[in-house]
Amino acid sequence: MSASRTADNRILDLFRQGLIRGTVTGGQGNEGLIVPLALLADKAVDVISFTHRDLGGQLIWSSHLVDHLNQYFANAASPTQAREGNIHHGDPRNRSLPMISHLGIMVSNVVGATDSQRRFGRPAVGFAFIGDGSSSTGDVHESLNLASLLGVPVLFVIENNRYAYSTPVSEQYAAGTELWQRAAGYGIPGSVLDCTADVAANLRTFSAAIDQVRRTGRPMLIEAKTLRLRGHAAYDTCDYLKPGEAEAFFAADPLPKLRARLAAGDGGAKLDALDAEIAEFVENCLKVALAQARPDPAGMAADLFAPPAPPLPWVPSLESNPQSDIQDPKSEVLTMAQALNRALHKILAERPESLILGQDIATYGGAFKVTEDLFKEFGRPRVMNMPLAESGSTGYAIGLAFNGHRPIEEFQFADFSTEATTQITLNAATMHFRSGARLPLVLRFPCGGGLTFGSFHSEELESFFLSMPGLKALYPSTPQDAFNALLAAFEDDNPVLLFEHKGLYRRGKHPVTWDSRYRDVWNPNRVRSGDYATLVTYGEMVHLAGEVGDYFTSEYERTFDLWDLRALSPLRLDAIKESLARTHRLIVLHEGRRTHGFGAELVASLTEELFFSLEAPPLRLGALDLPVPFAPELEAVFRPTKEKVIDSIVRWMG
Ligand SMILES: Cc1ncc(C[n+]2csc(CCOP(=O)(O)OP(=O)(O)O)c2C)c(N)n1
Ligand SMILES: [Mg+2]
Repeated sequence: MSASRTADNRILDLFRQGLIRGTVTGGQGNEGLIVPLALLADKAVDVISFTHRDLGGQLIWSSHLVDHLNQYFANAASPTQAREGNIHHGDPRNRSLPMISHLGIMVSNVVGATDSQRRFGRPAVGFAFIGDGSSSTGDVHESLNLASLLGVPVLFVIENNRYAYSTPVSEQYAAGTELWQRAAGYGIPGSVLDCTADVAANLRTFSAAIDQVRRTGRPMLIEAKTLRLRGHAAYDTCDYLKPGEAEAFFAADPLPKLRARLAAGDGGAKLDALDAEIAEFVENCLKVALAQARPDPAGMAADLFAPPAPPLPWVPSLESNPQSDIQDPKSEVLTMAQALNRALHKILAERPESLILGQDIATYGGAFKVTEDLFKEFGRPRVMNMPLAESGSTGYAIGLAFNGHRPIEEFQFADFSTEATTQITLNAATMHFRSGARLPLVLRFPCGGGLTFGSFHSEELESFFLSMPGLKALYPSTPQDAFNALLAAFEDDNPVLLFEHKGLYRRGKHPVTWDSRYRDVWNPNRVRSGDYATLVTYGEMVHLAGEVGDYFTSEYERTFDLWDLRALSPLRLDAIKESLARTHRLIVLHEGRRTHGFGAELVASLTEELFFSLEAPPLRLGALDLPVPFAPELEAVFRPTKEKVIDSIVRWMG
């Protein structure tokens, strides 16, 4: 506790001297909570995600003070390679999940990583910390519900220091401030503990709680009354405190109280010696950290994604068992939904680290029946129905992936992924860049319109998500590509969005075979060749573009070099650029909205080097810049149709 306090105070000085940038949110006053807990945790198996008040816990869990100082100085030796600041570093190798600023978000990650440990047969407990302020976030509610529902042994600890920045608890909740009572609503035990009082007694209480969680495999909620002695952050003026409040906080400080008790024995001289040792240690650490080089920008781009892993040793057959009673295991005629079902079956059968989760995917087989019968064969917990909690479920999947599982999450409709935007774009997508941790996670997005589903069941979200860095994305247009894409996405060590157009799920049956070159889906596919223009598209529009191509061949004797992009991220455009260098005309077609649409990126990337060789301005075709309208007559006007695309191209040719 003393080492943590001394280091926190020194970091505050350094901030005031201008040597540390960013935000310094000290843990002064919180040591009576975090230090006992971190001491009691089993650092060999347990899972944790520290908050911005938990330096003492980080020091005990796995890291050295020099790591933290390097992080604060944002130097070359920083645990995040200076790509993240403040105290936002974890320690992936030791199951410490690095926090992001968005409070509440990490809690479901702890639930997932702890469940992953348990699935691997390790008797882990998860430690999830929540401030009194963050306890109002939806993710905390979703995570408490999930942990209780799934029976995941997580100790949820509310660090109640009575303030969220400047806002007192009285302005945060109307229904009483005894936050521990919320536990009853989740069917889990809850209790309250004053962490400013008797640290030794609290050590025993925490120890009993951890034992119970470990033994029962059930979560528990503890509200810990704690302190925030230095206000919210180094820059906080604290003028919102009531008269006498700051003085009362200092009077309740657990550290001097503990010290006085220890000194009252015969420990006075010993404590003085220890304090001197700590002070010297902190100064020595500081010297080491200050001597580190400034960070090198060179590796940044290469670290956005985890490097490609070797292919998994798949059984070379559609089925996991080549001896199965299928007539011709080499080729079958399948819809896209069936092809995806086959790929999921293969993955579940061959890869024990796989699991699938989503709403109604178990007995019901999913809204589009893509997971049909998988539950019957693999059962829970490999095939998991989830509650309506997309952010918590995605956070749970992130935790599983962080700890070595390979989850595949089905969103009932791609539209509902917006509920999980922070988990996907800010947490999962940035994980490798900031922490070096691999995150093999597939998010299946049944997307697209044309089916009279209206604004909230028809979205094309590729430009929405892919404007954020760190996500891979595949968008297959055929059953074979869908099968291949699922295997390729599954074995990738990064979060991959798999866009599945709902209109393609049952658009006829097509041959699907085991294809040893399944990773080719990361490259665009030339669907037909031509010389008048290069037409780039993806998803359902590939089929529409084929019909448009037929029309121009027969009516105008003009042929298109038609490309199915297949992978939207990372973009591999070299082959299409070669095509454009030959045709000198570019048409980009997609179903999503035109303005801010994915086509804008394609046109820019494809033409910036070839601009002066073009014989026509690029033609960019997409939907109208409106919400997806409901009635078929309105949706037909909104979306690109064969007739409208033909008209646009004719006008453009003119
Ligand atoms: C979701 C979210 N909204 C806003 C913020 C900005 N913010 C940072 S800390 C903080 C107060 C947090 O209060 P609490 O959860 O009680 O933790 P404490 O700082 O008191 O330990 C706020 C509002 C944030 N980080 N995350
Ligand atoms: Mg607080």
